[in-house]
Amino acid sequence: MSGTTTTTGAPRALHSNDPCWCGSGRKYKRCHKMTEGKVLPGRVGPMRTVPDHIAKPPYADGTRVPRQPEAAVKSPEIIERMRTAGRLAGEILAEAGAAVAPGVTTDEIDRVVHEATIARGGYPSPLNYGRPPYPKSVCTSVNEVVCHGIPDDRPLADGDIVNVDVTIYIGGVHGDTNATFLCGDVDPLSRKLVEVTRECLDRAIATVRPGAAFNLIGKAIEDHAHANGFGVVRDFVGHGIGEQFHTDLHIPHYYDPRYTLEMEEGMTFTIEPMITAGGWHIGKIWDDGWTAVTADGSRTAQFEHTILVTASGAEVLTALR
Ligand code: HM4
Ligand code: CO
Ligand code: CO
Repeated sequence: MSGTTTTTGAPRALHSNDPCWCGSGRKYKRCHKMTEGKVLPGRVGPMRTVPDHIAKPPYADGTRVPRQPEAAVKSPEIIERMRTAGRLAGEILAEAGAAVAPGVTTDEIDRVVHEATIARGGYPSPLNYGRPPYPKSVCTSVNEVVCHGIPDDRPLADGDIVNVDVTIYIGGVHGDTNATFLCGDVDPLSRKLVEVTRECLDRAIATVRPGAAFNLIGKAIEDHAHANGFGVVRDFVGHGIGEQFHTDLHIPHYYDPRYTLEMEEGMTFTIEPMITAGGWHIGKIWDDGWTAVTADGSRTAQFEHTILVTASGAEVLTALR
């Protein structure tokens, strides 16, 4: 994924209901407008290697690991290790964001993240995770790609919005954070989408405290997204995190009144709203088994932090400190 379209554009500006320029006889909006300017799969390079001295999660060597039971409330000793992992993830994300520019391939972003992770003594958690095994060290999701975009050889284009989702495994725990970066000169609606998505994450974090229902998170996100005319993705949710990348704790970003489970001091989880400029539905996952795009081709943005519930509220473990 990533980069620009390779499809041929209309020879002149067409309106949605005009007949398509290609001569199909269909309306433009039902024909080539669907694919013009859209992200297409590119070439994915070989998996990068991680030096022997780096401690690896169990799935790194291809061992199939079923999800283990993991306490939602972490011990003080695990929390301290998660503070370290979170801070390092934040640093790596900032390095990756600084590399985003027109002409840079998403595989180059992957190289930056891979090397920055190893330089800190960590393992890039996405590498070889899940089924099919994720083939790269970071997710790079451009424009209408909602999440789990695989870095490839497509150069980023001026005007793209690029989510970079970094997770590091270090000290036996994971730290997970992402942000959407502007590539060159981005149109006003896309800039608004990115800004509102960041605000959605901030408002969600502000609901976190012991005794608060988990559905307050989705309420805060959905209210702010809808007030701005945007959609909230339902097919991907935040998750518990700790010694495993994803635990069975689910954090929906939409309002579910039935989700009255209460937050407890010592819980760690991600909040990672995906907000769409158009409809919130996901289309078909690409043949790579990972890349999720919006059904209507509308752009989407995402921000993520790993959060610890403290006595007084939330500690943002992946914040830059
Ligand atoms: S895999 N990012 N994310 N994301 N997975 C490589 C990079 C990845 C995910 C993911 C959000 C929510 C849940 C998950 C998940 C299993 C079912 C294997 C535990 O994979 O829950 O994976
Ligand atoms: Co994910
Ligand atoms: Co993430």
